[in-house]
Amino acid sequence: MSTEQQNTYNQSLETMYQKGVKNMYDNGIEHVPVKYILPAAERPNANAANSVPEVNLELPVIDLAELQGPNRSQVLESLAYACQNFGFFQLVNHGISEEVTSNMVDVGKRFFEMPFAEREKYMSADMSSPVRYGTSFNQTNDGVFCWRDFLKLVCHPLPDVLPLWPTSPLDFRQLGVTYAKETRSLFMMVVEAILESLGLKTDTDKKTEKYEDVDEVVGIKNEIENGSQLMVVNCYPACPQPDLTLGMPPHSDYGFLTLLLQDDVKGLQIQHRNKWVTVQPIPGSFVVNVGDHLEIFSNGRYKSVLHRVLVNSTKHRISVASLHSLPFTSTVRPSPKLITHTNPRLYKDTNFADFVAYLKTCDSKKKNFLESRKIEQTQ
Ligand SMILES: O=C(O)CCC(=O)C(=O)O
Repeated sequence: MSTEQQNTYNQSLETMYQKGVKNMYDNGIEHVPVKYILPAAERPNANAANSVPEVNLELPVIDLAELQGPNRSQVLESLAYACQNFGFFQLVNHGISEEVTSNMVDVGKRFFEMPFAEREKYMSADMSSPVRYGTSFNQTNDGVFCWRDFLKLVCHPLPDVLPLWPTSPLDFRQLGVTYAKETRSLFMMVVEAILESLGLKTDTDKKTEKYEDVDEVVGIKNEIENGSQLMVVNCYPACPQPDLTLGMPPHSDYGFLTLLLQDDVKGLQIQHRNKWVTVQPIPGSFVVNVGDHLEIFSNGRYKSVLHRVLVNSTKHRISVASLHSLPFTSTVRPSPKLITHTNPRLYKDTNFADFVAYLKTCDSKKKNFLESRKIEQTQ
């Protein structure tokens, strides 16, 4: 092949990769292209001793209905335990109906089943675009691509962004809006419990008790209420050689909390005691995880844990992540109540601009953003 032919060929491959993995799958791809092959040490089965069979993982289960009853204090203890030791828990009896969750997964699936020409309308290289269809983790910077396509939707404030959301499938907006509103309310309920589990009382009537933290707590709650919500519909098509690649590389989530809805195909793994363990889907539940903001706010008490996604050779997988963060203009810092002589401040102030600047330079998010916010301890 002449150099010119080689360049044209490379260009056409690059165009194909930018269109995403669902498009490659639909065109009958039989081997994972080199662009998706991870170095041996980063593949799913690298260091097999560091991954344990799925059955070994018992992610704590939090029953939200119990939180409203006489067992609230025990549930708060379990919540604190989960956030400290796993950074993750499964949420059941959360009050969002099966109809709303299954409709969301279904309409997400139907979005990715539409012809590429229809999905392509939402492609954008602009990271701040309110609606963005794309592939891999960060397709502008990723050296090795991962086996995922996604649709990202800014959800707040809804009236501003809704006119930009996809118009097809025809019921996408209606089902997506219901889902976004219900997950936002659920998020607020979980946050309330999390603040209480950190020893920060949240009831507004505590004001009358001259509760000393109340201003701080009301402040953080207001910020959280006005915070951003981003919904990401992830599509992981079946992959001909799943051992060579990942659906998503190890990363932690930037925001305060993530509520993840997954279909019945497993794939999510979290890092626990230096091993990768698989989260078994519990039908109808949410997987909830601590994000970087909450780790910083809790001054390191609650952990924003690395997670990744495996793909498999036979089944497509759909997940819908609802990522909740403080407003883009807020500064995130440890709660003064959680800084003590024995537990000094562990993190620098941080904001969204720091994160965007970081994203522009990194190959994949990994844990480094949070690491970069840590204050070096002198002893
Ligand atoms: O698909 C999953 O199970 C995880 C998705 C995820 O980690 C994310 O959207 O950040």
